Amino acid sequence: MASNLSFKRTDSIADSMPDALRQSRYQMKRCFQRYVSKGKRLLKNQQLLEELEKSLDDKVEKEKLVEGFLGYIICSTPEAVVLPPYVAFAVRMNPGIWEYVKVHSDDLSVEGITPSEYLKFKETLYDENWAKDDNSLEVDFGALDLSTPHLTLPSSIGNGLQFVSKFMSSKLGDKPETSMKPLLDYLLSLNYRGEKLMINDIIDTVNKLQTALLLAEVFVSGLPRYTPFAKFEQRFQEWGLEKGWGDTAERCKETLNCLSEVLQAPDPINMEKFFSRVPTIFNIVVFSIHGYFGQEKVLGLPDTGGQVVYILDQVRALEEELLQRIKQQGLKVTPKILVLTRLIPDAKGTKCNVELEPVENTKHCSILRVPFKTEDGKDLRQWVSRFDIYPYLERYAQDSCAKILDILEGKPDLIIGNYTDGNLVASLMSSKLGVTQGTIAHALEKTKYEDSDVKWRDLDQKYHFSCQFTADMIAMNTSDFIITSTYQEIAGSKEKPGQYEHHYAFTMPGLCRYATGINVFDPKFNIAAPGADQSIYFPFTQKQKRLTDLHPQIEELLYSKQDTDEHIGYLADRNKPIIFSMARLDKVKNITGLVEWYGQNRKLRDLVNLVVVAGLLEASQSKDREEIEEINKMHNLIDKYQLKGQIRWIKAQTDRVRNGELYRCIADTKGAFVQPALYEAFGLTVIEAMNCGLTTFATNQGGPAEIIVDGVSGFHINPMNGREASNKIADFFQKCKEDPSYWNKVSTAGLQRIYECYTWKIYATKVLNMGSTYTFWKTLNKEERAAKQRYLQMFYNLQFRNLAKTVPRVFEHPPQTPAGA
Ligand code: UDP
Ligand code: LCN
Repeated sequence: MASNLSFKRTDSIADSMPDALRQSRYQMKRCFQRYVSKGKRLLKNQQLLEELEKSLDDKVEKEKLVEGFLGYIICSTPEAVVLPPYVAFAVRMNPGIWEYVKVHSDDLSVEGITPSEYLKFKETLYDENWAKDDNSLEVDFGALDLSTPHLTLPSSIGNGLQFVSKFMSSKLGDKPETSMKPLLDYLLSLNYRGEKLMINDIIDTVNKLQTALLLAEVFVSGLPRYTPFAKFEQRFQEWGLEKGWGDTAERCKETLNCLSEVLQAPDPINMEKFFSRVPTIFNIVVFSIHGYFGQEKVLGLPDTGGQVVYILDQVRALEEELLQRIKQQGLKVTPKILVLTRLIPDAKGTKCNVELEPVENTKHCSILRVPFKTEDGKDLRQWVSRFDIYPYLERYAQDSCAKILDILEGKPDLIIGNYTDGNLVASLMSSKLGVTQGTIAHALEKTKYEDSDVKWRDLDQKYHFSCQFTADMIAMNTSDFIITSTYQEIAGSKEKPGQYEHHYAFTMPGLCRYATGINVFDPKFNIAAPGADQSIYFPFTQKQKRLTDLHPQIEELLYSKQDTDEHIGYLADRNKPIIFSMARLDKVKNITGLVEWYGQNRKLRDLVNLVVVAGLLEASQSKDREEIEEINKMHNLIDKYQLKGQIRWIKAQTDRVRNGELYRCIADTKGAFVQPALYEAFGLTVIEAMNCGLTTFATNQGGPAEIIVDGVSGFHINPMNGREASNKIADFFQKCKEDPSYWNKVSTAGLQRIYECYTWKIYATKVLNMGSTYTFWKTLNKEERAAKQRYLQMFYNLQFRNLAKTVPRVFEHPPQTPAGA
């Protein structure tokens, strides 16, 4: 691409495009004639480029144009709407930065248009009357963020916390005595169950606070470093200082000094440090409602995958971090973390019918299950797909709120939602209780299905996207902060918009136009990548920790010759390394793709064996339409490419501990993990494998592209190009054959990458810092937030509630079988 073009952010396309069009007027007129020749339509980037190329005969001219500014604009246009004589472009020059222009195909005049105007253009293709109606429902959440500062650099997206600390520093530093007042008020409001923390009412001015800090700092400086807080608690109280500064003289001194620095001249580093120490968060509620949420026998059940793993690991990590912080704050508080999910009476052999269940390896975390209610107030017995869950959520929010207040004996300090349903309920509850809210998506459904917004009517009966996208919009806008696993989740890459970015300006014709849905430059966005449980996923080289008693089982799983209920196929030559994959047997996971690539690549088949853990082995055992198709496909591929002797297909495995050892046993063969998904939001298996020291090849579509540095800590593969992907894997194993140290080099670099960026410790530190900082941040522009809250409440009431009513409830009372049937 024309990377040498110096296009500045300040240059608008509407300003610079006319000149460029003028310079290639003849060719561009031909090109635009092609664009409009087929009448109204939506053109995607690929088609735009193809039409451009077709309209140019001369090779040199073509190259010049495609490489030039116009080529650059068209390359940067994910889609354009053709409404002859106009073509409206949605141009994305950089992650998060969009500009909309319309070009007249005859005279090539260019006019900048607003997102709303662009969306109306687009709607005309699907529902002309609605597009033309001046009173169609248009929502502009951005219009309510008048004083919220926004980031401006695409490279800063996802660093909300740092930006907020910078902004608070400049805002509070204005005129300390008055601008620091909100901080003073905030400190005065801190308490645990009514008991004051940090300061008490004696300190009612910033001046008094500064004096108290000075006196206390001088005092603790004179004490031995490890003097416990209890020894000088009384002195502190005389100055108006309460518990929470630290457990020892030294820790108190650091915290006092940090706040003194902030009050004297606020700077982001001290600001961040101070908020990481303020005792704000003790009780946390995490919502993960749909699916079977449990600690055993659930992985692989419908709607139950990485989200469950993520949350169980997350709460363990948060507990550990909370306990450490509470100790360092010198407090004797017992934290509590509740994971709220639904109680499913028909639990299918899982514990999903148990109301309260402690989370293993924690002291203070529990799963609390609250049932959905039928219309006549009974507990709904059966599992409900995440797509059909909407009619149950409002009642669920009320019921779970009552239970939570009861168990926690008060409000939580932080509510975190997961996925659309969890985030909507978290929003309802956080608004009601006035508690800080964090949002996690795992995956946003809108981006998984192309044009699912404009084509919502076609998909609504099956997926109820009208409810889902409305709920997503409410949650993203209500939430105080949003936690993502990667940058790409927010703002994609240079080439491709991110999942959240897809919600910036979009429309669902006939339902609602989002002139601004969510802006990725909002400082609420933060990247905090998950880790993998390192007590389960540790390197294969840690010989003394290896679970050797599991080896006979794993040996059977991998190498026994007979087909069983659990596996089919066998490995005739066990001296070869194994390439391994493990995922739900969904289309998007593309396990069948991997089997096909392997089947077609002779060289790869000569070099390695293939083992996959995925789904069920017989179509008759599955109830899931997609899984049934994939099972049949697997059998066909094994036959077609005569893979028996080289492939082992093992059914879904639910024992995480054994799975950890399985990854390591694959590493013992000097094999590799391959994650071939057509799209993967994050990809926990990728970091599990890397944690075990297993060299990893993973899809370049989504999160894994960011986890792995291609060619260094593992490899990217393009799932759209199987031949290229399988050759890349084969080349690696060929190279390892010639130079066995190469495998170790990649394995070590993979581990290094994990330790630097993907651990739960890093995650928990970041998330608790967010909880504490955003709790203060949201007090700084209370009036504006309250106004937005009212707008959101109205939207929920008038829009979401009605949509939820259109979703059929599941058979709440399964029909009786007629006699004699
Ligand atoms: N998993 C498992 N058994 C299986 C398939 C998957 O235990 O048969 C686990 C896997 O180890 C990982 C999670 O389920 O912890 C899947 O998470 P990932 O992010 O890879 O994908 P998701 O299923 O969430 O889309
Ligand atoms: C959902 C997904 O699809 C995966 O990509 C993630 O790794 C998982 O959730 C955990 O966030």
